[in-house]
Amino acid sequence: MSNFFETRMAQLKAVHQNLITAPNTVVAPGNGIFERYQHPVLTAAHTPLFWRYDLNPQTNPFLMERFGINAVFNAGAIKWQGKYLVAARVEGIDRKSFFAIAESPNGIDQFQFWDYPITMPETEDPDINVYDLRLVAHEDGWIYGLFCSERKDPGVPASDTSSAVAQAGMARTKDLINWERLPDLKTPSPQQRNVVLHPEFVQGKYAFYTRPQDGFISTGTGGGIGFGFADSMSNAVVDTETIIHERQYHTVYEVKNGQGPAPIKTPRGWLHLAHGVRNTAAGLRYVLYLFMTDLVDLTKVIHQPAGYFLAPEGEERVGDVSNVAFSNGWILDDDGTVFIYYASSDTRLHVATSSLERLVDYCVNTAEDGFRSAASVETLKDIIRKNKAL
Ligand code: M1P
Repeated sequence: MSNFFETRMAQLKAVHQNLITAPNTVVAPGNGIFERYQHPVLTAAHTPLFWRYDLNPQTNPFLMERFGINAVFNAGAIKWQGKYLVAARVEGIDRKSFFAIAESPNGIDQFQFWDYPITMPETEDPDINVYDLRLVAHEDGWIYGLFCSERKDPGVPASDTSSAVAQAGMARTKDLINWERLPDLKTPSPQQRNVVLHPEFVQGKYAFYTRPQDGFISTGTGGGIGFGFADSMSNAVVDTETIIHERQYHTVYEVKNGQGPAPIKTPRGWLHLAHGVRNTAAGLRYVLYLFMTDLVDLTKVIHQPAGYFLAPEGEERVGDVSNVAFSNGWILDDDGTVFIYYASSDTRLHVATSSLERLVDYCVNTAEDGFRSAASVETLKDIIRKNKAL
């Protein structure tokens, strides 16, 4: 082995080892609702060296990358056999995304990828790109993975090489290694993204959160977070989508929104994490927000604090698609801690922590949006008056 190869190998190993073992610390004092952490939990640089490099000095004497990774972001999450697992969207430098599981002993740092990415079986109409896996441990005993399956739009002229169709791809597993692909979800909408399975049967049926959309980027006449039922998962058809959370003028979810991970059941209602998108002169801005739905009528929003819960901050604001916070995974731990895995700017994955008690308190006791500046001023004056009277 040449000196050059050995030296370079030692450098790469040292930098990678430092990165994947570095402790993550809370950024204090935070806002009381959740804690942010100093470092992302996963980036492209966290992926194993044996993915990116041919480590054989005979075939790769310059020790150059043979399979570049561009980004690691939007991850599903689950606690599995005592470990905190994220199923990240890994995007190669060829722009193709795939899913790979990384595990951590504590949910906040030391995430290490499993040796192999997920081999996701295809349907008879192969996906061109897959992304944003939602992991749902359903009460039927399966772990489902719902994701966006993207294919070229067959209805456009050959000269149009960018129009695409998004649908809800679905698969299930018992061990997170071997996956059974199911047919894509059928709904009345021409396209779907951000589809999530509700973790319990509702009236004996499977229940889905959907995001109907006319186009690939624009929701058009669709949009909002929909809800509907299907009789089975092996040929899932949602005939009717009821919009449970609509887009609304001059809010953080004015242009579009979408369910994040599957909701968490609390004694006060189902707790939902979603993303909202608004337009700005600098392009779209994606933020996260929370709301709660009724335990009996799952289409009824019972609490929704005004505005965003988490927005991209500092370096989070910059990346391949800047000004984006996106989440499709969270873990409720046995002690009530909630680990929220959110990605920034379609580039890297972070964690924020809170507790179920705090998140419910935030939803129940934070003022709702009054949808006008004057209403916001009244909310603020009320807080000031009460504090002055203390
Ligand atoms: O680029 C921001 C996000 O855009 C899409 O989300 P939505 O369908 O709500 O616009 C997704 O492609 C998501 O992966 C991405 O992070």
